Amino acid sequence: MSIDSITDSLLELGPKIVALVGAGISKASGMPTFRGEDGLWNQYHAQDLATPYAFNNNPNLVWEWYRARMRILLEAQPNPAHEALTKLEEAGLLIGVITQNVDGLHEIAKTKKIVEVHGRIRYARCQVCDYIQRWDNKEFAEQKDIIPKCPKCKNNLLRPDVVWFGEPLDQIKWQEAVQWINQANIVLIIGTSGVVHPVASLPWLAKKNDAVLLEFNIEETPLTAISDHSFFGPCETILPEFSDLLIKKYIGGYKNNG
Ligand code: BJW
Repeated sequence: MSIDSITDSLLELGPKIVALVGAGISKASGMPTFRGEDGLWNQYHAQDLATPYAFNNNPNLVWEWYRARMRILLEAQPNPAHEALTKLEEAGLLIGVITQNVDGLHEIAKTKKIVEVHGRIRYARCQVCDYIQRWDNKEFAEQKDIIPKCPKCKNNLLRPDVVWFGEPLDQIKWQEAVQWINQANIVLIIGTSGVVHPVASLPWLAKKNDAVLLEFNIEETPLTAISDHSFFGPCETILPEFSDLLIKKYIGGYKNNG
């Protein structure tokens, strides 16, 4: 099926779109993905870096890894795929973006309705009290062998404000994500391997609701089988092409209808 015929059939639905996003969308911005040949989990063990156990066991190592990622992030900018989602939102076609990414690039791309279900790497929070601070600056990112401590309750450690394996997602964010999926008649599944739960269950919920699932990925994933169509290729080129056409037809249709 061509983008042309797919966008025609979507417009007949009266699009209410949710984007479910993973690390692949930020690849063209210079951010590494987790899985795959050059993914982070090919170089490091997730259990040594992205679990509460790892942090309790070796907070310095974990902070070192987050600082290294922050140094890359400080140079990163949103790419045309992030911008395509902002354009869909501005056209009134997007309910929101549910992102597993912690990089904050959707916000920089000026998308407004975002749920960051795996947290935000740009913030550090106290393990014990409610203290939270931004740390996305060069000075912090270039420190060595310093484990930041909470200035409010003194001796307790600050940790990245992200969700590690074995930790529950923030329930308010999760409920919002589920609510958006329940309102959607089209879900764009963009640059995610679809293996991390509970997020990986959202496309199944959308499917149960008879939403149209469109996948944007460079390769097959476990979600390909339940998707109505998969656009295989870099999302930074295919997603803008798709969204520009959808918006153009939507605005054209509006004008023609009155
Ligand atoms: C492109 C592209 C281009 C590349 N264009 N595409 C056994 C069975 C089921 C579940 C479990 C289980 N054992 C444990 C669990 C639970 C666990 C889990 O799901 N594990 C599975 C891996 C097996 N989940 C959890 O632990 C979650 N919590 C939980 O379940 O809590 C329950 C609980 C309840 C009550 C009390 C206590 C607990 C938490 C999961 C947290 C995930 N955290 C991370 C790290 C975040 C912080 C950080 O960044 O530092 O989140 S792991 C990592 O994976 C990160 C991502 O958000 C997440 C998803 O990855 P994503 O985004 O899909 O990236 P990749 O790399 O996997 O895929 C990239 C894709 O892009 C690929 O498909 C490429 O092809 C594609 N691509 N370039 C388009 N240009």
